[in-house]
Amino acid sequence: MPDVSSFRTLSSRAWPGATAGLVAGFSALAMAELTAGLVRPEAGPVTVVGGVVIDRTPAPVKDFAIRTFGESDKTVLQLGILAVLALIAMGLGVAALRHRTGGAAGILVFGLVGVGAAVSRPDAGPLDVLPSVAGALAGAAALWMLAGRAVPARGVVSPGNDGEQGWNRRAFLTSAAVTAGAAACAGVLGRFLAGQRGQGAVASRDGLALPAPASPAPSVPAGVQLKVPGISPFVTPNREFYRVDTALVVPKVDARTWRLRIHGEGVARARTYTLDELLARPLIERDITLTCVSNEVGGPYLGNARWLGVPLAGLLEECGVRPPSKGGGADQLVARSVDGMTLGSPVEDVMDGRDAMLAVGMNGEPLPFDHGFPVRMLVPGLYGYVSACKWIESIELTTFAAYDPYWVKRKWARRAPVKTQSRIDTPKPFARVAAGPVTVAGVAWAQRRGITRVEVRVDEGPWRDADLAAQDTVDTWRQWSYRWNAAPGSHTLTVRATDGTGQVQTERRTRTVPDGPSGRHSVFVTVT
Ligand SMILES: Nc1nc2c(c(=O)[nH]1)N[C@H]1C(S)=C(S)[C@@H](COP(=O)(O)O)O[C@H]1N2
Ligand SMILES: [Mo]
Repeated sequence: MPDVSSFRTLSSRAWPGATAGLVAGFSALAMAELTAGLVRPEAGPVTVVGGVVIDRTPAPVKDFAIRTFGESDKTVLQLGILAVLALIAMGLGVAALRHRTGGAAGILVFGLVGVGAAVSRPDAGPLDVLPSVAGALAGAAALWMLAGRAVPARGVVSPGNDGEQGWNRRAFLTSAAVTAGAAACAGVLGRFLAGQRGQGAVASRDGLALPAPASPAPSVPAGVQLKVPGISPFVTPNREFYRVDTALVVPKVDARTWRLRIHGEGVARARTYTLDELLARPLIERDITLTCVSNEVGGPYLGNARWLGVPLAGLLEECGVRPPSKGGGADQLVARSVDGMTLGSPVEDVMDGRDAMLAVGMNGEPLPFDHGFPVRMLVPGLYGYVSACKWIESIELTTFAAYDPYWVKRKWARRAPVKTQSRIDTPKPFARVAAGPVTVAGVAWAQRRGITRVEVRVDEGPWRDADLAAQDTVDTWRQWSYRWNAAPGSHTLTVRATDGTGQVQTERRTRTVPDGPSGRHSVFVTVT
């Protein structure tokens, strides 16, 4: 026979158990946050577990997350982790009412999960275990103490005792509130310390005066910017520039202590550069459109900026590197960031005369932290994941046979030149427009090849030439517009571009994995 009375006692006391668990879990995270603020903000348990989840998530799920949550995907991930932790903590709290030691030990086990995640991060240091350890100890202690207050004190009848349940409700709630309050203070202090740690980096960015380019950007022809409301501006402002990376905490690198190491096969003598050494070299300034391989047809993950940087080919030549076509042994350049990301580009592409660079400036200011301060790599014509390393700290010359970088280990292609694509910016999908003349407009891009033609089709009608805005360079996107005489009803507008090699953008739809999406952008509109 199940002991019904003890079951009832337990369920009526599930709430103090769950409360004890929640407060203990919160204390654990807050103490971890405080320790991370002292040690390294990137080593907080939610951040390291989130990092592991990001690294382990299969490409289709990641694609789904990016599609569904866009650039809030990281926030959603962290909230998800917190929700799971809250549920587990409540469970442990209820369990702790029966097995006080077991419940507290459960929290320690979760601490071990945090420790495991922390040491597995590519940028982990030995102190990174501390936040999870300190958090787990604090959480276990809190649960031990609160669980003790949530069960009746045997044989003690005190004036405050709850007659019905035989435990001191007021004492329990007071302890829980005091613990939660102390934890909140610890958490806030941790966040504050984490912010302080980034101050050196912020000061180094504020104090950075970018030199004038030795080779300024070629003058932009008049007429690259069409006067069409709703079209993407030719230059994407930094604040609006898309951001795609795996960093849950944006690295704050102090430019004064930053170094770039160039080493590996064919590098006669490994060299390390300071930022001042790089800035003392002749800089180039170029307009380059950067595109993400995960940008769905019609998607938002591309932008065009004016970049200032050190020509990469010259730097490599100085280190003795030769491209494979000139007898060099290394065919892959692996860039590594301070947070352990690795991106591999073909050495041949980097050294074929295009404006591959180590960028320090973006639209007239030092790189924003989100976009790789102090230095990032850019190779026109390649998707970001095979070229655009942010927060770069080293460049290794190796071979494609010898090393697979981060995304290649996760089923993405080793080589990924940007595909010819076009997008309708206006009208927006499912827009309602008035019958009569409607301006359809957008952008088209085929970096390194340029855009020579854009056509628009209404429903299954004939392809009609759009008007092209002026082309800046083959490395930038090109605006286009089409005057449509819209008749009432539902219509589908489709766009296709032709690149400088004469290749027409294919109709064949592919997924973003492994080497970027193909297919044509369509927009469904209702004309009234
Ligand atoms: N360190 C680091 N660099 C990175 C990434 C990253 O996750 N970490 N993501 C790459 C990808 S996939 C793209 S598309 C570009 C995006 O650059 P942006 O965020 O400045 O637009 O950065 C690239 N560089
Ligand atoms: Mo990307």
